[in-house]
Amino acid sequence: MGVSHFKIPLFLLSLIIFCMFEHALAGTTKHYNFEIRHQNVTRLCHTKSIVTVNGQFPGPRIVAREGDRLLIKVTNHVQNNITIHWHGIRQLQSGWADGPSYVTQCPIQTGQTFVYNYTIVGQRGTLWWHAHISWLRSTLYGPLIILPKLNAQYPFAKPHKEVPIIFGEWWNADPEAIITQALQTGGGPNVSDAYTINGLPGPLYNCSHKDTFKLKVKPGKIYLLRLINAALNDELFFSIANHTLTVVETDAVYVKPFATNTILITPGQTTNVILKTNSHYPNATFLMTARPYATGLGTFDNTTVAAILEYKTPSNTHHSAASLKNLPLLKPILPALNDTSFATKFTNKLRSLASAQFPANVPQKVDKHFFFTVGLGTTPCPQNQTCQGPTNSTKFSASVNNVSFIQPTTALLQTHFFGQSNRVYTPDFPTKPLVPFNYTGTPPNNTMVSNGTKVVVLPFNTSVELVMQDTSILGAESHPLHLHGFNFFVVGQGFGNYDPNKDPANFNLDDPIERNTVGVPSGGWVAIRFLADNPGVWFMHCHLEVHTSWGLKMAWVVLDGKLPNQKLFPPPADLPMC
Ligand SMILES: *[C@@H]1O[C@H](CO)[C@@H](O)[C@H](O)[C@H]1NC(C)=O
Ligand SMILES: *[C@@H]1O[C@H](CO)[C@@H](O)[C@H](O)[C@H]1NC(C)=O
Ligand SMILES: *[C@@H]1O[C@H](CO)[C@@H](O)[C@H](O)[C@H]1NC(C)=O
Ligand SMILES: *[C@@H]1O[C@H](CO)[C@@H](O)[C@H](O)[C@H]1NC(C)=O
Ligand SMILES: *[C@@H]1O[C@H](CO)[C@@H](O)[C@H](O)[C@H]1NC(C)=O
Ligand SMILES: *[C@@H]1O[C@H](CO)[C@@H](O)[C@H](O)[C@H]1NC(C)=O
Ligand SMILES: *[C@@H]1O[C@H](CO)[C@@H](O)[C@H](O)[C@H]1NC(C)=O
Ligand SMILES: *[C@@H]1O[C@H](CO)[C@@H](O)[C@H](O)[C@H]1NC(C)=O
Ligand SMILES: *[C@@H]1O[C@H](CO)[C@@H](O)[C@H](O)[C@H]1NC(C)=O
Ligand SMILES: *[C@@H]1O[C@H](CO)[C@@H](O)[C@H](O)[C@H]1NC(C)=O
Ligand SMILES: *[C@@H]1O[C@H](CO)[C@@H](O)[C@H](O)[C@H]1NC(C)=O
Ligand SMILES: *[C@@H]1O[C@H](CO)[C@@H](O)[C@H](O)[C@H]1NC(C)=O
Ligand SMILES: [Cu+2]
Repeated sequence: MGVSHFKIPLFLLSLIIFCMFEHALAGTTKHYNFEIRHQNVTRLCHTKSIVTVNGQFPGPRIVAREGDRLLIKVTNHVQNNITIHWHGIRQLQSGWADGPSYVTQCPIQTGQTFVYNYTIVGQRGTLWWHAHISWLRSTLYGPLIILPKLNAQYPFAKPHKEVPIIFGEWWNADPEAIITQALQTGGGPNVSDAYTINGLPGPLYNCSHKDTFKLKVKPGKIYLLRLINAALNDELFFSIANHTLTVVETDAVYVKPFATNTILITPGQTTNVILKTNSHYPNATFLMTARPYATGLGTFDNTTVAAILEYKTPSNTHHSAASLKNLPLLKPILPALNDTSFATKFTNKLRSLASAQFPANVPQKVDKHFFFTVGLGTTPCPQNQTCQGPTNSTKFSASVNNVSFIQPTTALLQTHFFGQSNRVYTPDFPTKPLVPFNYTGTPPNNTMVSNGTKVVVLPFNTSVELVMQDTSILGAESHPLHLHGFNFFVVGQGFGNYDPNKDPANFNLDDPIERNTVGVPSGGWVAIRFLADNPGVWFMHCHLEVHTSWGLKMAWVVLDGKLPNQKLFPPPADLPMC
């Protein structure tokens, strides 16, 4: 009798404790509403009606903690088809919520609603969200900030303030019209008219002085700048006059801190830096500027975006608002637009933190090796047309292993899940170039690419090593490759042709940088490793949007594992249909 009386409360108590623990572990659910609407926005004296989330440009900030579930209800009120991608989120078992159009989902059409539903597992730091259809991400983008779990600390000094700095690209014309026209003529799309920082081009452009982002700081404080490159087609250098930046995290993974005056960030990448302000009020204000690192032969937007770093002064000091205006405005010196030497030195400094708490789980053994060429090529101009590709009888194209990806008219993931992939894709993506050549030497005479909707199929938990080799077919060029569904480790990089006999000996398998987007060096190669522990269909593409439009993309299909937690969830009921 007495024993059973005692047992019940104890059982209940442990249940309550378990539930509390589970709650802390599982995090909370956060709801967001994304209403896709037009909004009139003026930049550089041009007023445009742009597609926005909730009328905001850049779009709203999502802030969650590691372990939280996000439910983001997207309602499409515009004529364009829409999908949203949560760039860098692992989407463990929840691939339906990843977002690339015709890869994981059909578009959300006018008047439709779709709830993106996913949990943030084992990630903390700065990521971002953006539209993943055509060039709509030029105005549909915003920060996705993952704070550490409650009571968890940063592995660096606690910041006084945290500030997202999101780089974008602005066209006075409609970017959708620009890419449609470029694909028709086969030429390079018109370059942008300005870069932006938090949506603002800043004082170095005509008719833009009032559209300047100002960061007001106090002396002697630590600021965490969450840098995001949301530009469409340009890698960027960024620097703040007279201030040193300490890099502490990239792509939501902590790194070994290092100090630098300038950072390099490719489209798709994020970088957290610590800015320690001067201990005393400086007698100056400071520009922070960004401009491209460009390696290709094509034209590009070579302008400079600027924002202002201003020391907030108490009104009773000699630094009154009026005298602030008279302070000298100091400008940082950025590397030359083609400074590959700086780019190489910078990327070589990046190392995973690789601590006991945040280990670098680099795959030490490899099950499958892949060698992919990435670069530009051509397709024939239709017979009755004059084209604007490299010649008037060719169009620009781009490929991986000479396959230019043809976008299907239905979603790959859906056809995979329901076993209906037969006429939609083929599982024969080449594991290496069919015709080897000197990838970084004299280009071959025939620059024509082949095409197809081809994928690589991987059994669950395959350990993959992938070497991506730039080609010089239409000029060597750095390509920021982005993999969905995984972080990967950048175990090696170099110039010229990858040598499978010599280069692996120099791989870093201890503390390589872990990220979701990596720049394949111009005229060089990069080696990455990842464990295919996430079932689904995962897009991989150049994050220069023009190259994606030209076909520099492919997909990995990762099969379910045996255990329940190794299987893709069933599709949500509101998944859009094609
Ligand atoms: C944008 O401006 C145009 C022309 O002035 C106007 O007709 C339209 O209603 C405006 N759209 C919005 C969403 O405010
Ligand atoms: C979100 O996904 C989880 C896992 O599939 C599911 O249990 C839950 O019901 C979903 N929530 C909503 C609101 O759809
Ligand atoms: C800014 O840096 C320049 C060049 O190093 C230096 O000459 C100048 O004194 C610095 N000014 C301030 C206010 O820090
Ligand atoms: C700040 O600079 C202005 C002009 O640049 C100068 O007149 C003033 O004396 C300086 N003040 C201090 C405290 O250095
Ligand atoms: C930028 O490009 C334009 C047009 O190609 C060229 O005239 C100009 O000299 C370039 N400016 C810089 C700073 O490279
Ligand atoms: C970089 O550009 C400068 C100026 O346009 C040029 O003189 C130089 O040769 C270029 N360097 C490389 C490595 O292309
Ligand atoms: C070019 O040819 C295609 C098919 O042969 C035809 O549909 C199209 O109208 C032609 N265009 C022009 C401008 O003649
Ligand atoms: C295309 O280029 C060739 C060779 O440069 C030239 O002879 C021809 O006239 C061009 N055709 C057109 C339609 O411009
Ligand atoms: C490839 O071409 C480059 C540049 O012409 C040359 O230096 C290199 O030796 C060639 N490599 C091979 C393997 O032929
Ligand atoms: C490429 O074309 C040139 C000139 O037409 C010719 O001399 C050369 O042999 C060709 N190269 C190959 C590999 O076909
Ligand atoms: C794909 O390649 C085939 C064969 O070369 C060609 O006929 C077709 O037009 C190409 N399709 C596209 C969309 O480029
Ligand atoms: C929107 O997507 C649907 C489904 O793929 C397609 O049939 C339709 O043509 C698309 N509409 C536009 C305006 O692109
Ligand atoms: Cu590219």
